[in-house]
Amino acid sequence: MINSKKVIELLKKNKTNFFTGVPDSILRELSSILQKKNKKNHIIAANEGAAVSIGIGNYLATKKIPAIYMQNSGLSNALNPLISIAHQKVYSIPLILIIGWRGSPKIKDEPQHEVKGEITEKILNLLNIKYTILRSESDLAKFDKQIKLAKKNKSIIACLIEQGTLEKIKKKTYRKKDNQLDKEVFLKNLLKNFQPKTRVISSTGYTSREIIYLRNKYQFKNSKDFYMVGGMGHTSSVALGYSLSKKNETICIDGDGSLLMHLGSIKTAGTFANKNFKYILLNNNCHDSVGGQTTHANNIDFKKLSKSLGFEKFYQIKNEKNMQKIIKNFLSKKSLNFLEVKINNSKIKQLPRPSNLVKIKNKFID
Ligand SMILES: Cc1ncc(C[n+]2csc(CCOP(=O)(O)OP(=O)(O)O)c2C)c(N)n1
Repeated sequence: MINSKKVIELLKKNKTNFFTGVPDSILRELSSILQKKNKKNHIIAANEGAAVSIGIGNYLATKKIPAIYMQNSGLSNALNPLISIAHQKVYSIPLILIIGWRGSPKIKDEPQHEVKGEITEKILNLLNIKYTILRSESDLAKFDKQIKLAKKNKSIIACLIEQGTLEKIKKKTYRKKDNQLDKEVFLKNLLKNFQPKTRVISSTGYTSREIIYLRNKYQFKNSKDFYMVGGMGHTSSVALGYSLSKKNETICIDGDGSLLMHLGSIKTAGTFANKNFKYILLNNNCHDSVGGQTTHANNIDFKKLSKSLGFEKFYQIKNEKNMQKIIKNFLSKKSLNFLEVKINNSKIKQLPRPSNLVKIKNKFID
């Protein structure tokens, strides 16, 4: 195991004092230290391509090598600026990538992570990125050598960190409560209002798993779901694509982290969606499922934003007062509707995970 502070110390010794990235559950200890200590030098980016680009900008300004952290699923988001800007054969900009390695061959994980986990090293090799697998503190010496080489050669290097490698920090630094409405209460009331033909497309994070939990708990068999187990940020696009070719009410249930990851997509929905597309944002102002790092989404005026993006009606739920009425109006009004629900973090312990994804897809399509 490795103490996250040791990783940060190593980076600082190499004059790296700028950190940016997208949170990941494997790296939550690392981001919790960064969040506490490095307010000015730590930027939580909307997506991994943006994180790499912020790092590139930082290098141009400081000539120091920045550190960019991400989950390996986000490595694909990062590929464009890594290849087309930072690569040694393009601008040759040195970067340190810290990658949470979900689905590493040694550790059993969910299908979407196993697919990416298996090819993560191959992707790095294709890009000619040297990397160290950090399993214990003794691996830090090898990583140190690679950092020094990256600085000299102006190249990109990476480290891969598997589930359970970083020592747990006892104190939870995030998890402050921004909102009061219980997520379970809202979702339960929403689910029971669906018609048999309703189709739900729900985002990465806890939401899909909470829906599965509530369907089991209350035996809600009405309507069908498609769970975005990966493809973070693409929930509204999948829902848009579906709703354009089907008459069914299509309910997109998104998270604030997911919405912000590819914010442009909601403009596409606002422009092209039909009235059967209904968008729900569960805004808890954080990346709850990977450690509760803030998204700063609480400051966004979604009424103004959604209207200017092409949505006809905006609804907001903050507490249980009038919740039922607002849900019913939102679902029944024949217009392009956007609902923001200001909710609390998930309280359900041990959420289930979707299993047999192909069966879920076939049931959805039927
Ligand atoms: C491309 C990509 N980057 C990062 C992650 C790791 N990740 C999984 S869920 C999540 C947070 C999602 O935040 P939000 O949409 O607000 O949902 P919540 O966690 O609050 O339920 C992150 C960053 C991922 N799955 N995919």
